[in-house]
Amino acid sequence: MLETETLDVERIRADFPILRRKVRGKRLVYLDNAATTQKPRQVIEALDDYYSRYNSNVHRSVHTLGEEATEAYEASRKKTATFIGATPKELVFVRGTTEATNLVRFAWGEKFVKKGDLVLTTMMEHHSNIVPWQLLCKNKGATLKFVGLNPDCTLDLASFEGLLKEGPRLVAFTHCSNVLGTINDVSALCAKAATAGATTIVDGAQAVPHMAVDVGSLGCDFYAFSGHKMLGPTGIGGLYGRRALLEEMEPFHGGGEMIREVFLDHSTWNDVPYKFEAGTVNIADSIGLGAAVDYLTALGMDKVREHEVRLLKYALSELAKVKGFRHYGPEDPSKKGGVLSFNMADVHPHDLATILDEEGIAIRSGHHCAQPLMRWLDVSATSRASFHVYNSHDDVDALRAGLEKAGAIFRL
Ligand code: C6P
Repeated sequence: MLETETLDVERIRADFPILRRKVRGKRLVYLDNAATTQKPRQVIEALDDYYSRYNSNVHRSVHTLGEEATEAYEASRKKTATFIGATPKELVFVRGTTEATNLVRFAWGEKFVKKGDLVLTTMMEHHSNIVPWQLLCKNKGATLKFVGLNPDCTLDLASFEGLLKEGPRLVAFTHCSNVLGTINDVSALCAKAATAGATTIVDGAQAVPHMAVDVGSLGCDFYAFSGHKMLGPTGIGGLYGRRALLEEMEPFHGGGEMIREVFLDHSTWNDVPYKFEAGTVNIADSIGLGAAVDYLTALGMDKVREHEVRLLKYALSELAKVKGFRHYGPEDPSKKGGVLSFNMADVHPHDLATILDEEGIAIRSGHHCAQPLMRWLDVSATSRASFHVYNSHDDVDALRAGLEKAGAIFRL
């Protein structure tokens, strides 16, 4: 382990089979972690173990396989809930952050948002924390307003407080921006929103994978995250909801398991969180998520965060030396999650990403599902490098070399 490293990156890399492959004959430098992370063998083995040894439906059958599957599914819920400071009854398994916000839109919003109400979100959101509220407001005759940003890419608190005075019913904002990396002060924002009488939903898609999260001390009402961005499988994620709120809400989907009793003219609902988990759930991937949680817990989330801050600091100083490099987001790495959005002069981000791919380097280019933010930044797209536990200073050096090569091609 290098002195400059908080995590033993070499040992971690050995757990990720995909990192052994070559892309276009070069070492894979995977810097697209904000889109999805790679999976350690522990997660892959947990999936294999489930399908090979105890594949069965949960909460239904009394046979051995059924009981083992149910036990593993609920054990994973318990681990995942503990990981974010919640209790198992407060954690609904969903497909990911997008399904979580849509669940709140339907199961909470359709019941509690009324004509003339105000819903707030911000200019730095992913579409999954904008579009559900547009749909809800349209359906209900409510109004959606956006909290503005400061020139340094932080949330404009004066704008936030001004809008709170209008008495919003719901305030939706991200913990960490997938484009800017800006980390919002969730507990302060939630406390202010609660004083104004608003319900809060926090998008934790880019926070839970990268830093210690405790929903209790954050004080939010809902908190959403995706398993595939935290070393877990795709198709699984979580929605934390305050117990009393979950109890009051209507179901999301109707079907098996979410009911207590079904009559011809009405039905009654199962306890939370099962009321929100209709039909056969995503058993394998929930178990895989539990393995990812074990993996991150063993590393320690404070160390994960420290590792990423160090990488960011190094990357910001190294990439600033590249001709034409322009970074979007807070400059202080301690105020930023592990994402780094940038442009190089007027080179189109897709061209840049294609050139980097020739070098085995994977970054994302485009609008990152944040078109209102792109307009605010006055760009059509950016390139984005994003880190996780297996990235090293060598990856940053490879990115810098790749950008310099691109710069030479475009004669910058
Ligand atoms: N952002 C990115 O490349 P899903 O797709 O439901 O797992 O997550 C949606 C989502 C919600 N909020 C934030 C802040 C996100 O970053 C994402 C996913 C990916 O930035 C894919 S667009």
